[in-house]
Amino acid sequence: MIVDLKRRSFAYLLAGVVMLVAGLATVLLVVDDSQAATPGLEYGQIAVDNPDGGTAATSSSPGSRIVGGSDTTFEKYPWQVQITGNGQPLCGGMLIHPMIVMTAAHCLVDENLNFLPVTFALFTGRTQSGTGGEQLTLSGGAGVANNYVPSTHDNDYGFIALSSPSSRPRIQIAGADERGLWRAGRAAIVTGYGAIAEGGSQSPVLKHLAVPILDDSTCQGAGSYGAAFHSSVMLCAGYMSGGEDSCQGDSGGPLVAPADGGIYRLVGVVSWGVGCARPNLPGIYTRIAEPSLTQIIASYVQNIEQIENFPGQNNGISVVGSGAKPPGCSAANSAAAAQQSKYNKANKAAAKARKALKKQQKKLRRAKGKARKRLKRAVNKARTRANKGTRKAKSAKKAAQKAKAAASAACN
Ligand code: 4AZ
Repeated sequence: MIVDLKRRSFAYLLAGVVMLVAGLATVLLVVDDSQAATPGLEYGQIAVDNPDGGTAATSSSPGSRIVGGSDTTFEKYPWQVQITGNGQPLCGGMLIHPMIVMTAAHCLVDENLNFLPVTFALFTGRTQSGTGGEQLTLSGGAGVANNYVPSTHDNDYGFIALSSPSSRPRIQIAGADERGLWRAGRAAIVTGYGAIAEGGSQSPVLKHLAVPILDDSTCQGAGSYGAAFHSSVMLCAGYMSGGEDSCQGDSGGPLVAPADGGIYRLVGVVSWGVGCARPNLPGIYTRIAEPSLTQIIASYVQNIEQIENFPGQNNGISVVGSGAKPPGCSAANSAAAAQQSKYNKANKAAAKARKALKKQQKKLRRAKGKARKRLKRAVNKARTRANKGTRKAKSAKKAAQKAKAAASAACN
């Protein structure tokens, strides 16, 4: 059924008051005013196509897909959402909450911050673009950060509310104690049904691509995006050599960082770029995992929970993760512990050998005559053993220190 709600634009202001203009009625709604520094969520109604009777048309419209990378399945990235507009693939998105899908702001609003004049439909469980999986039931509520700037792509993220929870696993945003997951040089993964080449055709299947997180300075460089790259709200990832990248149609989809134990955290939203896979112009993602930003996002989510009056346990959901460590951290910690225990043992053995040597030396000092010859041999033997033990302990100490440093690098 097409629920074509007249678009109403109203702002939920931090001050805690909302002016709802619908016809002649002005309704005041009190929202959480505990976050005075939080920019307001621009919230309103989008036109939606819901599952009951809604048909999901397959499409071959000009769209996009990841350039390079390889085919994957939704089971590996079960939070992945396909967003269609008027039945055509429009954008990616991800479940960050049982009843909230996060996407790019530019997938929801135009350059004047008006909701796109299309009917939205959302799907999970899709390995194939445009078919299969399950359609999410939307409330019609959607919002973008009110500091989203279409011309610069600053704060390019938004939310779509569901009216019944999805059973698909959601993805949590990397938390303040998980900064190590997305340091420059770490490999993140972008997924989507977008273009397989700049200006190219849609991917018929979900694709994934590993992209290294790049230093802000790299993308700020004169040969790259220069001043257009705003490091406080953007994150860049990909290859300066070009060749592989996210592309049109992947927008709004997730950039995730793998963590130890086979889990993932959300670190970016596919946002923009100059072309796709061009040298020196890697993909730009909305920065969302910075603690100052996750705080704002968490407060938006709280606002949405209140505005939408979600049923039951679908409230107070923490959309920010904690405690996840980079891949290989736990193995590196185990290796470091093993080296430390090796060193402890070697150290003990060396101390014992040195003690034995002292004992023999004492005996030798007190010995007279014939016994000295035998004791001298014993002292020499004990010295060799003590020296060998000390050397072994020394090298074990070095190895333990090295393993400890490696674990520290792997875990932070
Ligand atoms: C887009 O227009 C788009 N190369 C998405 C990602 C990138 C460029 C453009 C990154 O949706």
